[in-house]
Amino acid sequence: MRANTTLVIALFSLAIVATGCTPSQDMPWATSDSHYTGTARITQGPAQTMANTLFECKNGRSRMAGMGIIKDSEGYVWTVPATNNFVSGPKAADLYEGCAGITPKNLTEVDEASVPVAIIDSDGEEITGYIFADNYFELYINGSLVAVDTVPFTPFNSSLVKFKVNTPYSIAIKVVDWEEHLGLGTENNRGNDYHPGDGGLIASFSDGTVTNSDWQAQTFYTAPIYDLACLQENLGQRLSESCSIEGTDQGQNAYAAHWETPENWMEQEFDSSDWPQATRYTEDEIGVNNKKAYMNFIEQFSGAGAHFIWSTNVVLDNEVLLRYDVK
Ligand SMILES: [Ca+2]
Ligand SMILES: [Ca+2]
Ligand SMILES: [Ca+2]
Repeated sequence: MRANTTLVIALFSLAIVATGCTPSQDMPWATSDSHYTGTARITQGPAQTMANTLFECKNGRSRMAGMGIIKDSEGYVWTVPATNNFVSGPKAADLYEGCAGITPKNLTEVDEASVPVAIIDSDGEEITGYIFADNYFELYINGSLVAVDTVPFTPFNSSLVKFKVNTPYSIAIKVVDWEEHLGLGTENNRGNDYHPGDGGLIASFSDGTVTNSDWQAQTFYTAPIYDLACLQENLGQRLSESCSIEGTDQGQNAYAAHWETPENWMEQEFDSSDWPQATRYTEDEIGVNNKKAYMNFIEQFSGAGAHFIWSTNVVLDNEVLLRYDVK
């Protein structure tokens, strides 16, 4: 596993060095997005695959959770679906993870006492969190990476985290709606080769904190886009509500919009005052009633007063950063 990890990192570094940051002369799409005037960087077509999958399912089936890189028309290199710490980050404890054979029927079958506690403040309150993400999350408390999701794409799983912290504290979560067609924001689904898929995250914490529209959500990767004119921006919002969310069998030339992630976005002192409020989604919109990783613990999710949240477009926005300050 360690050798693979090193290899993946080496491949990424090599590719970034090799492609550099200078615009290339031979990109056929270099002029096709010239009418786009927003703040995003635009790519078109599939990314170069750098890892076929980050995850192998021991029991059952999973989609390939690959990673790739793609250059925009100005030569900047983007990692898709998102840079992440899956390989090296601290893994969350599993509430439900079918690939590992962890399939409790409810919380009473979960050994909560054995979950390791991340220490942010040694004299802080011990807090337990329950998280379900479509598809992948990374949780930061006061800027420290406390846990990463154990399954990047599918099958759907759910997680349990514990940390010790003093109030006030900040929660920052990176969420990724993973993709099969790297750089295109699509997966084979519902009868289409290129279906846009959707995201969604819900969480509750034992101190009463729950996901809702008081959280902030900013998008950093939107795809697929078939007509760049559908992208709009307003007061910090990166909007795609007039973009098509239909599946297609011809999605190879789709555009994608990328925004650079601020290096310190997860820090407690990060100024997110221009980030939009999160958008709430219902359980039906996310489609969870056939997912045991969610339904077996529904009392820890909607039953605890939490709501599914994402940016304004749960279908096309594939990398979203969430923030919330606990007072
Ligand atoms: Ca997951
Ligand atoms: Ca999507
Ligand atoms: Ca998804």
